[in-house]
Amino acid sequence: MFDKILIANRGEIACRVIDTCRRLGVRTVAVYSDADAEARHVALADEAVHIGPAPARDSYLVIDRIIAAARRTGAQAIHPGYGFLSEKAEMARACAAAGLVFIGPPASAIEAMGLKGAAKALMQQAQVPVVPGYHGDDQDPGMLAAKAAEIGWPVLIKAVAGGGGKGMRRVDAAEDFAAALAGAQREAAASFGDDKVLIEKYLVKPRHIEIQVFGDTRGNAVYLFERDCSVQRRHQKVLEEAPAPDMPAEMRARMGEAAVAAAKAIGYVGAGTVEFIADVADGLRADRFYFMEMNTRLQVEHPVTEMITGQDLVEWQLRVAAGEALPLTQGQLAIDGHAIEARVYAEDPARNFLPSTGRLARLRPPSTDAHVRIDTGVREGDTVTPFYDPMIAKLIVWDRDRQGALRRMAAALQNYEIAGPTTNVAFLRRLCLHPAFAAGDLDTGFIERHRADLLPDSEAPSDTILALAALAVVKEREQAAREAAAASGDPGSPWARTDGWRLNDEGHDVVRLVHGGTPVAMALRYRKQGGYVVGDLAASATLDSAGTLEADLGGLRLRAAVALAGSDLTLIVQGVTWRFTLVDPFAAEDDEGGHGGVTSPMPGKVIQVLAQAGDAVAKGQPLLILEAMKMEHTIAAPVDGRIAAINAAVGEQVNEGVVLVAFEEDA
Ligand code: MV4
Repeated sequence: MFDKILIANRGEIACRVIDTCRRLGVRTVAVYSDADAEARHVALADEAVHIGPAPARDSYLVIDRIIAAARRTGAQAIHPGYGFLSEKAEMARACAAAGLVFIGPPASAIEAMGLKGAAKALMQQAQVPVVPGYHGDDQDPGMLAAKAAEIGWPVLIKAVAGGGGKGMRRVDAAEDFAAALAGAQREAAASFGDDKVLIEKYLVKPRHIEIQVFGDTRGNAVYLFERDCSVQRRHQKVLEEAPAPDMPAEMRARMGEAAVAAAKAIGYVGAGTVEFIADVADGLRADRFYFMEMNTRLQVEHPVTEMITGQDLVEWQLRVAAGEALPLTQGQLAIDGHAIEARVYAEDPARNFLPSTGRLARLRPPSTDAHVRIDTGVREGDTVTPFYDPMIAKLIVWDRDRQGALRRMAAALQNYEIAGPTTNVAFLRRLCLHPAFAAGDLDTGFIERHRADLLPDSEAPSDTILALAALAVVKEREQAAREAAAASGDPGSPWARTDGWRLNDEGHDVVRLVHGGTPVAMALRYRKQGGYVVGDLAASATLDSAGTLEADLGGLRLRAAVALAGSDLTLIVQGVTWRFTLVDPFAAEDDEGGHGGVTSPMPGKVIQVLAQAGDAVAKGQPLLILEAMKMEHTIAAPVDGRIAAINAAVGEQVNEGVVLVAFEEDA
């Protein structure tokens, strides 16, 4: 076994690898960019090496810097995690050239699976079932059209260099073929620099079922069963589970054997995943699964396999990379129970899953035990930046059967408290509780089909929620006033009261908030004898240092988690997260029609600046262009005025809410 390894990654997967190393007594070296100097993976590792600025292309993707970091610290091997350099044959070669072990497959195996057409041909030779179709070199449009007609409509045109759905076109009839082919070729050329395509029978109801395989350097290979990853959104996995619901034992064995044949055909070593597409138009059938591609790395969703097999796949990777034989034979592997993984993301489902960034003002995961596991790279107080994937954590649950696991997942999601960035937690919970998901009626169209159920219109807060919000605000203000008074050394000082919330004053007050763009308000009155009247209920409340509000609303006792960050108030009540913006009663007057600055509406990259300091601009005039989620957004002047300053430069990555342009409004 190695004495020391370097982990060429960040976030939860770097932390995950470090965990196993610690258990095995292997020392760890982390690498980090400017954005990650305080990151969890750096804190967990024994040593850490700075490798450059925040953008991954200047740090986590620079092979030479990673190799230099390994040399400098005396690491013997490099674990690439997933993403970044994990499937770059060049990285595997660079390790070998530097006398380091790449904890992954040989470069030749990475290359063999890199090109879809070639991989498909190779798999066909190895007796692995492939989707009926044409994947030859001849790209003559007339010939491809004839092949398509022969396969039978509908067909799917795919880029041979493709992946992730790019350059894919479904064609339903002969007369649409030529135009679809031209479109697919254009997209393939633009995305991959290679316009070659292949044609397949289009499967109308596909399930994504993948097999975990492992090979060692002695020619052994085994499969660790399947994962069902059919619940996806735009080719991003959302939920993964193992085993696949309703998988017949015979089909499992046939898929497992096919995956092992695939691995052996390319001399595979280490952890790999063979992705299959199963045609479930008539349910799962042992003769209706087809090879799609092979991922030559450990995958994000590997924990569900670990939970049902009781194995540590990172330990397997380390042992195999160190030259040991596979820890278990096929006959020693078995499935125990059912596991589900949910990917908790900082994103806003209501805004088309736009990534959400910012400080995690509150991050209280559910408690973990034999049934609940959390793999994460962030802690409370950390910031989700626009530089990397905004995944907050992977929540993995295990139980004896699927129904039990589903209940555990829904409960764990209900107890996941996050304030700061918007998250998909409520969306995940609705997914798990959806009757069609519970019934196992899965396919890759699941989320689209059930969109209306999964993305309900945002609900207006009830009077009870507003009462809790109002109490949270006054309790936060009282606490702040007390702290300010204590800090001033003069508790009687009038400065202790300048926040506008008077203690022990029987006056009337209205707590004003904004929820989902709509102003909301709750009357709140202080009572001389202590406590409050909220709405028309006598109320009392306490707020502890952990942000737990215990409230009594006319005899109804409720608890809420409270996080106040600037003017953002988050309330979590019985698993439901309510986000409000405080309206400051004083600032509101100053702000009447005021436009001190133009803020970024979302995290993104500045791609053009169209004005400069001192310019007089008219309302609606474009000031700069922001690129976010591959789309361009024009930021325009809100009113006639003069530019005081431009606070962003072309190429700069900006967070949501930052002031991009300081603005002086015309009087
Ligand atoms: C298909 C298909 C239907 N028929 N191939 C999408 C990504 C790429 N790796 C393969 N993909 C598909 N190939 C045939 N012949 C449907 C998909 C597909 C899909 C596959 C797996 C998981 C999610 C998906 C979402 C949409 C389409």
